[in-house]
Amino acid sequence: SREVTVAAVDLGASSGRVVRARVGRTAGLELTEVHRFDNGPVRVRDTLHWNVVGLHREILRGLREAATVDAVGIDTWAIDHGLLDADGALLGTPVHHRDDRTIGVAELVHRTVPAAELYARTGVQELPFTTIYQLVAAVGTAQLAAARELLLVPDLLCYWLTGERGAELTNASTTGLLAADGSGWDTDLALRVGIDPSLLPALRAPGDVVGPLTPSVAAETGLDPATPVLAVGSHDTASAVVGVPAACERFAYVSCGTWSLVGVELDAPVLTEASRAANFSNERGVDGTVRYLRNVMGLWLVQECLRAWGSPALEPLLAEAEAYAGPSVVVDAADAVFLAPDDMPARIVAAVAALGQPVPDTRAGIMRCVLDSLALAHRRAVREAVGLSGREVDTVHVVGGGARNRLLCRLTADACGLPVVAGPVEATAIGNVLVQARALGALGGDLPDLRAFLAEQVTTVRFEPRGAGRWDDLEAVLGR
Ligand code: LFR
Repeated sequence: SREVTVAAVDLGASSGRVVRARVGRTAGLELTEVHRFDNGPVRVRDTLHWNVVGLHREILRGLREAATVDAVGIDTWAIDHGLLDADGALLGTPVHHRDDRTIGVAELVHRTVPAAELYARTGVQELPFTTIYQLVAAVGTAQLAAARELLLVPDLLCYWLTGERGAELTNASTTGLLAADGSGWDTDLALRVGIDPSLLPALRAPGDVVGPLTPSVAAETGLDPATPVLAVGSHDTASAVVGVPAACERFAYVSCGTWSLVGVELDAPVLTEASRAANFSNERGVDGTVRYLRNVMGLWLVQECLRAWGSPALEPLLAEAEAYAGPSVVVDAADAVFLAPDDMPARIVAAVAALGQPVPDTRAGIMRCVLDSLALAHRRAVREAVGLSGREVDTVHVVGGGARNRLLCRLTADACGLPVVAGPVEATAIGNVLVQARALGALGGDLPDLRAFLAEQVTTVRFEPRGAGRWDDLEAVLGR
């Protein structure tokens, strides 16, 4: 049977990697990380940016390391974008969604298009930094006035490799400007909030060919200029959900990296008022699926505590957090107060106190609070996703970097009252690889077939739930 080698470029909010993968029915799935690099917000004057030119350089380096491949695919975090001028040049440096320029913008937009109508049209949960709000925040700037096209970050990076522009569907669905059924851009909505709909490029779907490499990229990477860049689930979470090694459809997922994205996979969006009130998003997945999920703050809480403490090693701290004998206390890990980079331990402690709980006064205590809070947020999102969608689940799959955190996986199993299957850590790169391999004909079938193949290739760790009593009490704390 056919066997292919592809390069998956997977950029997360705190690190990026280029993975070379050999895939085939007989060959199996063999991943090699050929290049890894840091990523993160860069404050320039008073704005938080992404260093996209630096990311492009790292991609070129990684592709050179990957050597000969049959195709390349790129996924990154969602929502953020670059603006191109009439010559196709990037205008300014893309802004990070954790920047504060969007504070209060959603409320402003809702005066023109009420929140309920926005949800009915786009199915997107209320996040202050959704693309539509970022664009409205930029209305009146010289930059937006000069812009002729908007490219989401992975589409921008694909453009720099190929010269081809477009908007990949899974990521387009996070903008708050795409119709909830995935059929196209909601141009009326754009017009009503003052965004020129001609900024929005033609849509493409995972598996489509973006284009061959430009001669200069081919020369710089040493790749054959005919090597196609393929659209994948360019939203990292879309790729991560493809990379869940589920045995059947009765599963919930926690794609746990800087963010935890918690939900279920559906065939159609849930656009009820109850769903809006619970702040669930209907993001488009690969093969026309819907990723029905909620954003939970994720490992950002851990990362920012470590940064505030001068970057101590995580493992010893997790061991102390596991042994921590102080009272169980929690915060709402989906709360936007934790969004911006700032003093995280102080914000955690303040949030604990505001809920009338005893304040942890050691690093281990704070870390334990963070992990209990994440587990509790995973539980709430899983349970609400099940209740609101009617999709029953018997397993919670934890994929991404969080799958490495045994304490978090164990607490998540306990809190959910369901077994957790942890891994693979590299689910996002794997989902990227699988969609490329299928487009090239090395794998066939639909998502369940890809997952069945995957399940044979990866090892996972299973955590059985233990008594749920404490979690009901903790959940009650957040109800206060
Ligand atoms: C995860 C993710 C989430 C999205 C957030 C911001 O990496 O893509 O799905 O809500 O980052 O883009």
